[in-house]
Amino acid sequence: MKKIKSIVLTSALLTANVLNAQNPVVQTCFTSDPAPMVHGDRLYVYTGHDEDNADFFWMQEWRVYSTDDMVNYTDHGSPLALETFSWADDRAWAAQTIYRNGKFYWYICAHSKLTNGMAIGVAVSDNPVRGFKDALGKPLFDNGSWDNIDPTVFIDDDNQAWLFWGNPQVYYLKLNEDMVSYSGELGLVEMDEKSFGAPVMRKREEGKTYKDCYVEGPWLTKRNGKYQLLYASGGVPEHISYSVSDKLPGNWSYAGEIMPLCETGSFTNHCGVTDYKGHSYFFYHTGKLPKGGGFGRSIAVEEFKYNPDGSFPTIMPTNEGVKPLKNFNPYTKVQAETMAFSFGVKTEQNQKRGVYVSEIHNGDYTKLQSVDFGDVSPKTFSASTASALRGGKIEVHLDSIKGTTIAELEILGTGAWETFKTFSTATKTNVTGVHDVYFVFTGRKGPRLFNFDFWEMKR
Ligand code: FUB
Repeated sequence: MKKIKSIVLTSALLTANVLNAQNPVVQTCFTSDPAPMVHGDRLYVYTGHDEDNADFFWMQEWRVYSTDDMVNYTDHGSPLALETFSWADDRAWAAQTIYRNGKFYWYICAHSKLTNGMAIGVAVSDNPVRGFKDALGKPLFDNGSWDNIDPTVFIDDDNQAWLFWGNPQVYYLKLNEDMVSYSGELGLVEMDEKSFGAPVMRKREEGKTYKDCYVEGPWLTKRNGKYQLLYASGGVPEHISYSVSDKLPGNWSYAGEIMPLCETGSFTNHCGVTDYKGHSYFFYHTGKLPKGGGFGRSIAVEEFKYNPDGSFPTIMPTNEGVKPLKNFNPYTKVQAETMAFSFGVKTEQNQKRGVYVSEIHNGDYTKLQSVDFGDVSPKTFSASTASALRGGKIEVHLDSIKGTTIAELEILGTGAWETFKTFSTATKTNVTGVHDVYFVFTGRKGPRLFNFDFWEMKR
């Protein structure tokens, strides 16, 4: 416990110098246990949500973000929460989503009221960011064990889908093609020094030093015909390691560390990997957001290149994160919750509007990266906002919060925090080419100013 406390304190010190970095990916709330999924042109990241000021993993919902350039992410809010599952009442822990036959399957773990252990559930939708329902009305797997956490799902080249999970050992099931039922018995992955660096905890020899050990958070994938099982390892604090196998459920061999133990402010780590638009990305979490720590984690991402034989290089956490894959087009209606970085604000959602930026106070800002204005400058800027009080102002700056001001939009009160109206203004300065854009919010010092739903620029 002492160790956990000192890591939490270190995190507070670490946070001071990361305000303008690309990592953590999300600044509006704490996000954990990232699970990337590529579908169509977009990369989706499914996450957990650590509560503010938490003293344990008291998590109640899962969230989803998406991007098509790897730096500007749209917040899709929380389409899945404990209350989606009538049998669950606590611990909305790590999860993963996969697409098959026109539907998205979101495998979760949560505390089961039925057995008082952790159980694996599955939600289904025909949309990656909304409409998820409990596929079964009961857990997919629930035997009363606390080991049932962190499901990872993988569809092999022969179309067999596998579900692996577990702490402190790995279990598996073969899913049927419907993705919501399984065939055969529960399997257990045998662990020894050769396969995972150490045997399962109860079989370890006292006083013996092992090269590594499996803890939790498995991520199953395949590269160059070899299965790779990535996992959080080493105990508390955790690093990320992996084992490889040439078949499933596996004849695993320990393959080494991927992300070594680093001072990230979080005593857990949890990874997911994916290729996207010809690049390879490693998602993980840290405690680096201000006020973050072991129970206030935030997702981060690094780009990496596989070694020629398909093995992983060492990947270190950075504050810089990744480079944009393309420029951002400002000449469409853009949701205010699409951003590369923010300071001070949060997001909320309702049935009618979906997700919007909230908790806007004087001096807060959001940023979009690599916005391409083209050769012809925008002539107008408009924004849809709501304020039960007096509103405030949106200043649009280029390249920094104090950079050239291209527009200043007065926002008036609309009578209620969810009554949105659109305000417009002419731009003040011509702008062409590629710039970072900062929306800086100003107004009375102290109270909330307004909520911000979307904006548009027109030429
Ligand atoms: O987020 C709660 C738990 O912390 C996850 O299930 C583990 O993988 C660890 O990240």
